[in-house]
Amino acid sequence: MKLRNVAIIAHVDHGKTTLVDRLLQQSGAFRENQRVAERAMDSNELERERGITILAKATSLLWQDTRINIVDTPGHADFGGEVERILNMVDGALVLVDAAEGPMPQTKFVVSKALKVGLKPIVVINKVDRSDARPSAVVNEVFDLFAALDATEEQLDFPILYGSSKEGWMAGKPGGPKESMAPLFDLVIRHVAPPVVEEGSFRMLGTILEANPYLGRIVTGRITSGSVKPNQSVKVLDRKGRLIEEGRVSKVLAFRGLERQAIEESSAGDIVAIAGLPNATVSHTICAPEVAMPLPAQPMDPPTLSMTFRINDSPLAGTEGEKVQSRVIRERLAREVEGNVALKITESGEKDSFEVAGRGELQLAILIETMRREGFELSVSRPKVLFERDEATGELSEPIEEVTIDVDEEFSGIVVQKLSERRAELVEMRPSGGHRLRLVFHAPTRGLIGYQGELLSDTRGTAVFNRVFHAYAPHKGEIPGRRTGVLISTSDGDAVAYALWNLEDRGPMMIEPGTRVYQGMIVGEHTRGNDLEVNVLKGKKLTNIRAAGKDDAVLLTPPIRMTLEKALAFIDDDELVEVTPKSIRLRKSLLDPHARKKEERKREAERV
Ligand SMILES: Nc1nc2c(ncn2[C@@H]2O[C@H](COP(=O)(O)OP(=O)(O)OP(=O)(O)O)[C@@H](O)[C@H]2O)c(=O)[nH]1
Ligand SMILES: [Mg+2]
Repeated sequence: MKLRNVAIIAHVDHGKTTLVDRLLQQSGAFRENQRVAERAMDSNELERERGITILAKATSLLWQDTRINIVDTPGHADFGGEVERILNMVDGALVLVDAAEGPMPQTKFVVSKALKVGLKPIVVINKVDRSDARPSAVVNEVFDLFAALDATEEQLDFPILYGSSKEGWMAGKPGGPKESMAPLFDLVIRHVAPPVVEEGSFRMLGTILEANPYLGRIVTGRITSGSVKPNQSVKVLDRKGRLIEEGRVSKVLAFRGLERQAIEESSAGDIVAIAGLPNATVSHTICAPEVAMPLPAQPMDPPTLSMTFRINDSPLAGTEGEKVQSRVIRERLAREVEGNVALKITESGEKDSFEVAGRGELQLAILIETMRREGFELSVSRPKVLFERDEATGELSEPIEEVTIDVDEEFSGIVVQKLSERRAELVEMRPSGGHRLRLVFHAPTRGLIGYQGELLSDTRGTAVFNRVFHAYAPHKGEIPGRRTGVLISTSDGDAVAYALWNLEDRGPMMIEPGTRVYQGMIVGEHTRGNDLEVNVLKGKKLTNIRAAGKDDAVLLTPPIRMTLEKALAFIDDDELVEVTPKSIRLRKSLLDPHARKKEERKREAERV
């Protein structure tokens, strides 16, 4: 059978997963009466809720007499490391570009990877149905992008399709015909080369990892040579050729639409998933016992950010979740590493705490959110950026990101000011249409923690923020942290409306009347720079009965809602986020005010 392997790559939200929906539908991969959700490939709960793809996934469909394996990739920069590996597994790439937004930072990142591995991409200008679509200008921008990335003549000569994944059509011109996806299928079959297969025994490079509750570890990859059957003996080699394990394949799974089918045999060129090897992972070669050399594999990107996960030891610990002991947390984290190659977990020096390192704030927040839904309680520290130290010179360097911000002209001043305070350099500023400016910065990752929320409030929610890893550069020096202090509860109990009302001029509150609080818990933001201990339990002295009744009538400003991501961005080094299935609370690491004083004095003494 004829075969094609393609990946779909793009900036976040440019429509990759929606495109896969239409391809599956129009190729007849769904049964007549099958009910299929939108963005069907985004199958896990958090993907559905957030409307983004988190994990790359493969599928396959039949178009006439050709089987097309398609890999949908995540567009968010935190998951970008995976895209490069996936491009090594396919022979073609569909580069999707939003017809209104044009090429964005992650477009640049994924295109540069595709060009580097030698693919000849097909460019798909998607969302031409948008009222603000400007397809011809966007094609020019894509061309400039390819040229700037040193594309070869052949790569620059990319074929272009225009269309709307949402409406289900692709065509050679922006105006249509608006009929079907057939032009895209035909172009893939014409333009993408059939897979190159090599001589020799069975070899496959692990490319996507997942943990399956029934089958255990499943590794997906493209078979480079030979063939594989269930029960076959194989071994696993790492990148350097060291033997990881010897074992048997328990199942060979082929992708069929949204489902997977156990098959009897698969051979070179095809993309399949293999179960039965408990230690095999991404960048390992799974091969026949006689194979001596591993397939070339790209090293894993190192993590850039880490957080400390601790047991929850607040006075409210264990009241809202049942998974609280460090043993269950350790087991859960170990299981996570099974299916998530971008995470690294180490037991930290402190008792009952773990260092969890990953590729970005979103990735770590998603892990915490998942655990909280499973019934875990945790306390989590502020994210720390991981530095690199040059072994020869001892010089410290830190990750720098390219940040692109589209903003209304009137807000550009505040954006530039805030980012320069965070040690970012403005590298480009140009009009992007409709009284908006596109600002491009090189900013240390360190300075970007928590910035996105601030940006949205500075620009009344109108700015569009994008970031992508740029390079490691010498440490930029100290970056001032949060400028406000916090309001800290002096005692345990339930907050009272009257007390909250009395504290309103101190700063915005994070709790509402009736919220259970404890000593050392953060209940609000203090507009001054210092922390302030406050009593939120104090009701009004009851001088007469009429006044007592008035408490209900106190008109409170609604509190700031702290989501997990907001809370992680907000806290300082001496604070923690307490996460339970029901609540997100902020607290001082040291709950006792005397202990905090002592610690502060100690730190001051060290500074002198
Ligand atoms: N107007 C319009 N909207 C579209 C089109 N294609 C996708 N969208 C919308 O764009 C949003 C993002 O679509 P997705 O398919 O999830 O985008 P994605 O590229 O897979 O996003 P990530 O996986 O998170 O990178 C959704 O709200 C879609 O409905 C299109 O052709 N026209
Ligand atoms: Mg997607």
